[in-house]
Amino acid sequence: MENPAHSLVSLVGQKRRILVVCHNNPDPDTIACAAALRSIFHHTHRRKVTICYGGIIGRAENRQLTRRLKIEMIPIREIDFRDFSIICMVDTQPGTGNNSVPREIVPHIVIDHHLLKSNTRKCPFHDIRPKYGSTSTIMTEYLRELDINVDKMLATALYYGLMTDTNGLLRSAGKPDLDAFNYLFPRIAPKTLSSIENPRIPKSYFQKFADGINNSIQYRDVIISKMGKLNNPDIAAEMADFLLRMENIHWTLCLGEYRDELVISVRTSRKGWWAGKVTLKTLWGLGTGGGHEKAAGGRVNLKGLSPEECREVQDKIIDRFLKIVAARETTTENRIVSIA
Ligand SMILES: [Mn+2]
Repeated sequence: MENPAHSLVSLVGQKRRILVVCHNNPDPDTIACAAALRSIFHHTHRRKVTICYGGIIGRAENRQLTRRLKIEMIPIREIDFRDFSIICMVDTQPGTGNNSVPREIVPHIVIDHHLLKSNTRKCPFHDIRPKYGSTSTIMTEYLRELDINVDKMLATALYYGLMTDTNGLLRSAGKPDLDAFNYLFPRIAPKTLSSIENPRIPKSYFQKFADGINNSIQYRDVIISKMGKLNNPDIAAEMADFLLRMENIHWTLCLGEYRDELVISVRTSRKGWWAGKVTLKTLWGLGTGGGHEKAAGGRVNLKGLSPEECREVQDKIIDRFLKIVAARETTTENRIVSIA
């Protein structure tokens, strides 16, 4: 079989207008991959590539990433899909619920490292590698295969995408991820990377973090945090990562409301479990979700529900989750922070 990087390039052929769609509330992996595709099509076809995203760029780190590395991204609501002859999706797939591409549109190119979705098979080019720790790893292979010079900016973006998705190569990283690391690391701009990793963070973030901790309950090796209303949907994932660091904790589930949706984030360090499958099972019939071995997420549409009904949905999710991970019984004092 022809190398995927070469098939990708030949697929574009004479087509002129290229759109790359990132997943909603884009993370560094999807942003870096969009920048990599932009770079590939610029080198191979001299094409201008438009990058778009759904939701918001919530984390200060991610806003800093697009700003410092000059990755121009526009909100998907400003896109008219008829203006484009090639539509690409990176780090997400059609029908997964975490991107804003209309259902009737079949993307031409899908590159991802989540589990293969049946809709994706209809796409003329798809390269799905669930064993990879990041989609940035796949894009790094393409750039090397095509012998395209990876400049400091792009190397820094891909490196950051790889490191955040694999939690510093500790989560779901394999040989290809290590190879990408070895290739990218000597090429990054360390000061720029440091400014991306350590941006100033708004006060509201700390307040929400405090809320999240105060509203956390422990059940055996599980912590569940009901975070209430969020002004940034990414904070549920950050809280889930943070709480998983507690001694003797092997699962975290964080829930928060963002606009009309309940946002869910799941993390595990338990061996032999797949967080993505647990999340799918938890949200079965209620919403969409998915993810990886150790990290997963999902959402439930709350539009039109009363506050009471929203609470019921949340309780149902928590109940199912605890049953699945078998941590039903609780001790008498199970708040992680005692409130005097
Ligand atoms: Mn990813």
